[in-house]
Amino acid sequence: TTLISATFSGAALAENLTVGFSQVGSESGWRAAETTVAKSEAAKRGITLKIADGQQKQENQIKAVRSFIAQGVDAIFIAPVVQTGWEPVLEEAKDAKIPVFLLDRAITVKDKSLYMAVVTADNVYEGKLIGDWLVKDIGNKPCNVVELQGTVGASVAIDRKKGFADAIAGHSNIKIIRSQSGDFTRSKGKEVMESFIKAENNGKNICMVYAHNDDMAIGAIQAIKEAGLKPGKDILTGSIDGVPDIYRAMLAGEANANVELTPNMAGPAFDALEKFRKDGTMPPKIIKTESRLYLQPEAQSQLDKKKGMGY
Ligand code: GYE
Repeated sequence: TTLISATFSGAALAENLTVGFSQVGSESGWRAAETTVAKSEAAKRGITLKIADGQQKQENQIKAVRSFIAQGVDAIFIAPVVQTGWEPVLEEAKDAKIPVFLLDRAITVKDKSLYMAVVTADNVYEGKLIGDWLVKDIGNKPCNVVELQGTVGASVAIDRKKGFADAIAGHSNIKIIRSQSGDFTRSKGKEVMESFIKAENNGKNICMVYAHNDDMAIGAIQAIKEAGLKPGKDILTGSIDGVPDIYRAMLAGEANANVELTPNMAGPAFDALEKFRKDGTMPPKIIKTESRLYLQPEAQSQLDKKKGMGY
């Protein structure tokens, strides 16, 4: 009887699922953590996870999805680099009856049945949290903002831009004087910030840098220092993700406001997939993760919290 009960225990009955994950690339610390967490969440559930690195190119991602379809995987996860152009390949997945989950970024398609669910934060809200913080922090003083946008065409870049703009609208003392993409990377963030500083009286016209992710903010902090200014004081910073290095910068007084985003996007998608396989339960179209603003006094506890979270 021991043998029988062991055989019929949940673990023994669980299916051996294989999931293909088309990842954007490795542009940021958050992205690397998301990949790490996806692997551990798969291992925890006994799911075989195949990861394809898209190196920031949609065409690579489309190829990867086609290859997953050909391999007959049980589900496909996509972190879509840009929000348009997905219909044809998603039609192919649908014809093959392979459910698709979107991780961390959204897409624009007319036919919503082309994917099962998207696991994402409210990215407009994230941008708004930074904008609201600035409005409060700056009061009536004039403040010229430079913006480092994420990857052009990425849903998160579009949404984070909008949220911040909405928050400062109606506060005429706050102005976005320059806005350009830094592609979510440290090196581009630094490069673009250098050009902003040069164009704006060696940075003296700039009051705040709003970066759509931490890696670009960290690059910007470097550029500010190299220009002989104090990041966090002469030029305030606000960014999104919550990578360990941004908390370190906050502890050093070199970064100000940060919105934390969980790197665990795969976990909720695996949960939804398993439920669906079990009894056909359709997940909600949007599975929302939490976003919260943290300031310097909480930087140490945030940094401590990050250990073992994929970082
Ligand atoms: O904030 C950024 C990354 O899509 C939510 O992409 C993700 C963003 C994240 O490269 O660091």
